[in-house]
Amino acid sequence: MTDIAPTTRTRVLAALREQRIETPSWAYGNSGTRFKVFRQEGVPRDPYEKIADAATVHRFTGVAPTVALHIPWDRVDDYAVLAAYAKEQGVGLGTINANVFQDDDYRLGSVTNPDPAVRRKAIGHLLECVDIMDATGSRDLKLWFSDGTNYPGQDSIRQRQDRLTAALREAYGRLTGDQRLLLEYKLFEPAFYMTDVPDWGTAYAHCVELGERAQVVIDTGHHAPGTNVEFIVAFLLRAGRLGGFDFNSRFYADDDLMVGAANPFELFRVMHEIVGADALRPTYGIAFMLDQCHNIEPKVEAVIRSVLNVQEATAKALLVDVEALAAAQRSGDVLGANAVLMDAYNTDVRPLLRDLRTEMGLDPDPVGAYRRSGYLEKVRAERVGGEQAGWGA
Ligand code: LRH
Ligand code: MN
Ligand code: MN
Repeated sequence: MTDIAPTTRTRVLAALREQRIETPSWAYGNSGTRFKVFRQEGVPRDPYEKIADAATVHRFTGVAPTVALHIPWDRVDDYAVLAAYAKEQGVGLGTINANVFQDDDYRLGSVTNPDPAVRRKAIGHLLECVDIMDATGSRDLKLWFSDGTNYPGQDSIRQRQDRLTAALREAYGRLTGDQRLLLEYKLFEPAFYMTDVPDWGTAYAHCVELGERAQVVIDTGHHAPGTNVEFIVAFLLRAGRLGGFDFNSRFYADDDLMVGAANPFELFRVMHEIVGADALRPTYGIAFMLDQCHNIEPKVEAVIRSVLNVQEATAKALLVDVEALAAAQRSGDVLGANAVLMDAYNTDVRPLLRDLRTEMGLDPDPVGAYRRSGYLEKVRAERVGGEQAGWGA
């Protein structure tokens, strides 16, 4: 594909203008591995400053109008005040991420812990997160459980599933209105033998048991190497159970690198499934979130680049000639069908995206504009002693 037809161009630009990507508060704080956290100057010292950084990303990209919170990392006295501050900055508060993985009590698990008192504490936190959603006006409660075991025989796999079911039921029962429960799975880590929600099938089965407002979250870094992520996307879309994404990229395990950095072709294939199901538009309900940690690279700029990477993959997916693809598929033209997809993937969409930004009143080069803005220098001078995202010593 060389030239983009005018009607295609209009359609693609309209879809891109509507696109929404949520950035995570924890991407702006210091983070690291269990070996070392390399601290950076100018990182946020509190949730307010994280929101200011998220608003900066939105100012330069125009498509990142909400920020996800992680509790207790982003605990404040008054969430209505935090929401008002976000609004003032030009963004909204998005998904509330529960955190039942950082307390000493959770050594043997949180909601699946053999001790009922620990389970009660963990469920209490999930319910508190729904209270926070009520105060912030957030739609989604995102649950990821680090629960699992390290050794065969350590605990009963079946009983842990029963405990998980009971906890999820309680959290789900606390939701009101259009609030949703998003269940995230992960193959391993920190549990190394058995994880209680290890894969999309387990998450899906629990969601089906709970009800329609329970949906699966796909964190793109949470699979075994070689997993066909777009298959999972397609399956969950068909089942009406795809609640959202935690976008990031990985070379090895849960690397949390910038989305599109390791495997831009996979990101394109994922977005092709989304576009094919007409699930890109915000009214469809999928939460397109980032879940990344920028350990050595400058954080705000890395988040801007990640947003642009998602936008670029989306633009390419929107360029797929669906009629030519369907015709090739119908006629069994294996290579022809593949060529249609590759044509779209190999299109340089950067000029189109520059035009989009100009039309949206933005600088066509968000990274350059951010660098020239002096924002980093300003916060470096203002913020002394920034905090880490929450894990890593
Ligand atoms: C777990 C996870 C989950 C957490 C986040 C910090 O690996 O992906 O989404 O909330 O990391
Ligand atoms: Mn995640
Ligand atoms: Mn993860």
